[in-house]
Amino acid sequence: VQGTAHNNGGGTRVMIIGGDGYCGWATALHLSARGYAVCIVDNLVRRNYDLQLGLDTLTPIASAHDRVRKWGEVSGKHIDLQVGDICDWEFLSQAFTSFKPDAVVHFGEQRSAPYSMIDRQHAVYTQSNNVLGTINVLYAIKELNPDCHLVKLGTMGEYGTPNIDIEEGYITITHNGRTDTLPYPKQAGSFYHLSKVHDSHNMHFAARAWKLPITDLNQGVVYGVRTEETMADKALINRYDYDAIFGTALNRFVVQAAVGHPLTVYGKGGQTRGFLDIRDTVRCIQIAIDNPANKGEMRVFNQFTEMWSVNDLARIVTTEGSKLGLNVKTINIPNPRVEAEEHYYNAKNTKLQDLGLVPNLLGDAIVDSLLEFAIEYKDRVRPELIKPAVDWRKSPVTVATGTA
Ligand code: NAD
Ligand code: USQ
Repeated sequence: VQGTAHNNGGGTRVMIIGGDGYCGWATALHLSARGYAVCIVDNLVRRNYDLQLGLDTLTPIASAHDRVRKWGEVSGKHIDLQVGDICDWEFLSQAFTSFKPDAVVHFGEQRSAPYSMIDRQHAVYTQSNNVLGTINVLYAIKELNPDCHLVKLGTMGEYGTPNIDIEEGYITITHNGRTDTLPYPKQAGSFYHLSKVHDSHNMHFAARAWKLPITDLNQGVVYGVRTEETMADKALINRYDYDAIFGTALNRFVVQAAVGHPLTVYGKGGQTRGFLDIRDTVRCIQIAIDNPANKGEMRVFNQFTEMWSVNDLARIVTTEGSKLGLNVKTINIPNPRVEAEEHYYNAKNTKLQDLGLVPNLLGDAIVDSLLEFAIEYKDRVRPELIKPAVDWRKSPVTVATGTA
């Protein structure tokens, strides 16, 4: 099966922008273990957001330099670490020239919807960091390495929740007797999600104008924390966000259940999204690298394995929690976001599976092991970070940083 065998990377040179983050760290180790030559590029700003807002990961994570050093000891494999900002052209062009990547995986953006909705400044920061960083990456490929394949993380949230099926990137439309295949309409729900829409448009243009090979991965919400490599040593452990700004739905519910906090369903809870296990994130990235896009093509894959509503997730965590002796309650919190709470949702996700992805589905065993993991670290949980801190309708807002 593609994406699982060790040492099938054959020395392919992969630059991982955002490789110190949640998805990026797991991916860097997965690829390094499998014989790809890996270079992490990261400005470590994610660690800084935690310092600014008084947040912390559930798991104690080692510094970027220490975790890369430890990986060398544990695996005998070297990961190159270049600390810098991709919005800084001098830094990025130098990183490209020295590493000479065959593929760039671009995770390096501000990825929280609530963070982007804190106030004007955070909205502007999110869009400038994300959109301008990606334009720099496009120029780096064009100017320095035009055969390099860009694998860019987008989001399922680019599509919003239309009342028709969601296709993978493009839709064929017949209008007034003429037919064309066009980018699927986008209706994102935050300034963060909109930054990904703008990236997609810029990449679509660059692929056509400069004949670059690009894959846009519209990823769903990721859950889980354990991957084979990140569990190989305490110093390799991945970050696990459970706070109301960076924590995502299922990861939050699991921590809430572990500490006896009611599960925080926003509004009616009929919001449905695509989800995937972090062990599938890393395999999807490997599959995309191993099967590059053609030059001039911006290919889009919908990267999720299952669709769940927020109420479904709450039900699953409640049932599995009770098997572990936890008495899990749910509360419906007034929705801090502007989003449909009951809607049609049916998104396609066959392209990655056609290329060999065999999903890890959200069975009882997975929820149990996530709950056990959260219970192991529950003394580190700060309950005041759980309640929603950012309201889409009110601006500016006060961010709860430990005084809630
Ligand atoms: P993360 O915040 O944990 O990691 C992002 C990393 O990028 C951080 O280490 C950060 O320091 C770095 N970074 C940000 N701006 C940078 C810049 N200008 N220069 C260099 N480095 C920079 O996020 P994540 O959860 O790992 O998500 C990774 C990517 O996947 C993001 O693009 C996100 O939008 C996308 N995604 C994530 C999820 C999810 O559920 N976590 C779901 C869908 C898509
Ligand atoms: N939600 C709750 N309760 C919570 C947290 C979230 O009901 O405690 C709801 C939200 O209102 C929303 C849904 O769960 O309807 C998903 O929210 P989320 O915070 O898990 O995910 P989201 O804000 O969409 O963002 C996350 C990542 C982002 C990625 C996106 C994929 O932070 O980087 O792009 O998932 S997707 O949702 O497919 O767009």
